[in-house]
Amino acid sequence: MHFLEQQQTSQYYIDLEEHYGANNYHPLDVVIHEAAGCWVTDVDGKQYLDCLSAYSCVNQGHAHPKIREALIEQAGRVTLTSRAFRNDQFGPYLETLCKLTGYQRVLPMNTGAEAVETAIKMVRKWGYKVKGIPAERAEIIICAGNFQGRTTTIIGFSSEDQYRDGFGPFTPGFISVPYGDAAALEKAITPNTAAFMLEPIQGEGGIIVPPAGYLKRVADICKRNNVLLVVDEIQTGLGRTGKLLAQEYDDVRGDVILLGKALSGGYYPVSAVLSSNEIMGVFNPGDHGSTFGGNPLGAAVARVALNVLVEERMVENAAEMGEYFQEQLAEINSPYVNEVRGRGLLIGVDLKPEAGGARRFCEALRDQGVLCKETHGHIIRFAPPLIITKEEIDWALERVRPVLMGQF
Ligand code: IF1
Repeated sequence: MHFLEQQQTSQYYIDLEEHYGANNYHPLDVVIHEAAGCWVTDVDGKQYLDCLSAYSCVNQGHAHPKIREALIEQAGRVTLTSRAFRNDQFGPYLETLCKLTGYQRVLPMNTGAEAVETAIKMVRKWGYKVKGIPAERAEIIICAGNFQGRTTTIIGFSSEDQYRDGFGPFTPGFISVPYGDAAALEKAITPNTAAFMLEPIQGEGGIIVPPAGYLKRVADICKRNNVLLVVDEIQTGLGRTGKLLAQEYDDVRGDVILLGKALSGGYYPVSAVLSSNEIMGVFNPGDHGSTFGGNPLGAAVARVALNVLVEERMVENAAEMGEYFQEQLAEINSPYVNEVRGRGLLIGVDLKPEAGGARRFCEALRDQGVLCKETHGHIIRFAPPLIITKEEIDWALERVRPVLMGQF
């Protein structure tokens, strides 16, 4: 009998992680054994409402049966062919993704960071081959407060010291402007600017919602200056904010958009760069690639993950439940809460300094059966699966209210 089948205590698993794992996270001490929908169960059988959704990867809910079925069925046929050959899952997935989003072309990758890196290469190449930027001079403008992945190039343009400390030297060619400030973007553009890349709402930056119309203003500035607009929807996309893509709030269509996380419903690393024939046309065979990018298992899973998002009206539910959740949170007259902000089911509760940091509130919420994660020290992020019901939100609120009032 495999040793793991003998159910151990939480501490047993925590000790193993602490002994053998790199110390690169500080997780809450909840050891999850299984999950379904919005709920996870720890090794002691205690249930929790998941208000993080694995950083917006399980928008469709944990262990969605239809996505699981697609995974299991495809796993029984073929899981990986490499792009040296073709397979019967890749094309139908591309078609589903393009028809759903209205983009013409997809370059498939695996992680969000790989999608970001792919976009950087694509817009640089477009800058040289199409815009005529002198060799090696392409500039990409990004926003202070961004979080777009952990590669050395991506953290090189982070404004967060901890993400950069000890990892230099960094990739040149990135210019940082304040998030939300369209005038600052206009001033930063030079003849060598290839693209402007941003998140429609800054996730790890603290659920920062830009001023109304900001995305529209920067889209217009980019168009006027022949600068590509890259919208990172890896966390905000696929219904999280109450729209299929958060860019829709400003009626904007980025020249390039990035998807990841919930693209596979949390079953498999699947990310994608979407754009037009012209921009994607800068890539020729052999220019760029990935061993697992576009594999049949990920493609089969992602196609169903997209279909259930639409068929089960998860985007509409996120809009409705998000409005309710945010409204109820804002009505809690807590002496510790500075602001409740966000869109759809991407909600941040920003705490005042006297609260003593968000971590202890997240630990108290865990004890009450609600799983959240702090970000930037003083913000509690609430991002449950998009299938959450009003009853489940009310269940959470009964436990969140006393905690936010400091009753723990
Ligand atoms: C961690 C949160 C952070 C992302 C956006 C690209 C990526 C991410 C907008 C890279 C990844 C993850 C990474 C994870 C924590 C989580 C996260 F906001 F989602 F909570 F950090 F900001 N663009 N976000 O949010 O995608 O390569 O990870 O697949 O690194 O701690 P990835």
